Amino acid sequence: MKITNANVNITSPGRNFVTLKVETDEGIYGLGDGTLNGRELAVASYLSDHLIPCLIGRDPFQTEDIWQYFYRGAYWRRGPVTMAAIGAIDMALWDIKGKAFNTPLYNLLGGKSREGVMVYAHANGKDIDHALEDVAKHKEMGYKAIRVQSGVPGISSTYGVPKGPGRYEPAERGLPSEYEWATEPYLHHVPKLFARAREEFGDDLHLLHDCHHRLTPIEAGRLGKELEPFHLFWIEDPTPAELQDGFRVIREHTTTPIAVGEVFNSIWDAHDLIRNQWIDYLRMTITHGGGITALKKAADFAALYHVRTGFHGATDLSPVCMAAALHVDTAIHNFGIQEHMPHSDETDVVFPHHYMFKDGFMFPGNAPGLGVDLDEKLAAKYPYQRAYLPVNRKLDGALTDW
Ligand code: KDG
Ligand code: MG
Repeated sequence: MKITNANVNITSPGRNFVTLKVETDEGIYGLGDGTLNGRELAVASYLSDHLIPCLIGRDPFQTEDIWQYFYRGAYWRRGPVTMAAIGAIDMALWDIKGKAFNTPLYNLLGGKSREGVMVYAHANGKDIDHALEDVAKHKEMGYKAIRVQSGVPGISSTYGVPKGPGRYEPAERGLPSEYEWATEPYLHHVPKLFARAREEFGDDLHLLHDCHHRLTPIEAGRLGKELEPFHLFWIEDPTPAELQDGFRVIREHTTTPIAVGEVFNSIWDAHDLIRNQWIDYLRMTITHGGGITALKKAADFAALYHVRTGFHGATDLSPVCMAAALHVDTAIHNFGIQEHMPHSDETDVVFPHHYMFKDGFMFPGNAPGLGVDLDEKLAAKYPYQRAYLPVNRKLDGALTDW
């Protein structure tokens, strides 16, 4: 089999997505997600201008060699744009392989290690009462694990909480908006949120929280320690992770489990975190981590150190990435949990898919390959719209991590 053509589709059914379609001389095609929130056009150009010309004519079954060709062969390694582009190609090639063998992707990755993939939902609210109402709603929908974020008194905007009515979506159309941040009120508030959550929902529900890179290691240690009585499933991204050594400090102060990695694009971003057992869950995902080939190896490496997976699954990863994540989750032994932030109805019809949610679990379905398609005609009705993630400032105006 030979790759005869590949093209990049950019569509915005509610939010922007970059999808790679790779075609072969046997009429089989594969899809890959290359969406990088707020930087979509850079990945599209990297694919169209630099990678696709080198892809034509290759054997799509050679996933390992093609991955190495684009990773090592570029000389300029890593980085989110490069790795999202490699991730899109790799995903599309595995989709082709599954279709060619007429089997769902998980069968090519070791087969089913579990029947269903436990997912966690997002609950949020402008204050504790509203956040807990949203938890109750998601519990009613069947979720066994729920991430809880709430507005913080004294701060006008908080990560994970919509500013007005409607769903929470990280990127906003137009130029970046500015959010406000203050650590002390946040640190006072979060233990109160989870004390109430445990009081109202008991011990059985898994509760999670995303600090979204805003604390120093010692602040994160304090938060983790104060949350211990409420036994969270994890706190996520407690501190920016460029300094992997920072997680040693957190670990020395708390037994609350730590999840990190949604901004990682290579196993080298997590190497020290894993081999020192400073984290419990690896949050990388298929698109930004360089594809199925790379994530399968990262998961296997993590397994040696008792680290489980908790792949990123925000709405900025397209249904193509969601499907890929669910196949990997189904196959690997050290799966932990999968994030599930449902896409809008508009997005779901542009990307018809076989995966489904039932009673707190998701299932990749049994269609060959990834089991996702792209309705190109419908996609064309939603042209790209400029959108950015917000930036964040402390109350004195200094720029800080969002
Ligand atoms: O594009 C940024 C989002 O993916 C991120 O803010 C979502 O933190 C996130 C999460 O845990 O889903
Ligand atoms: Mg996060």
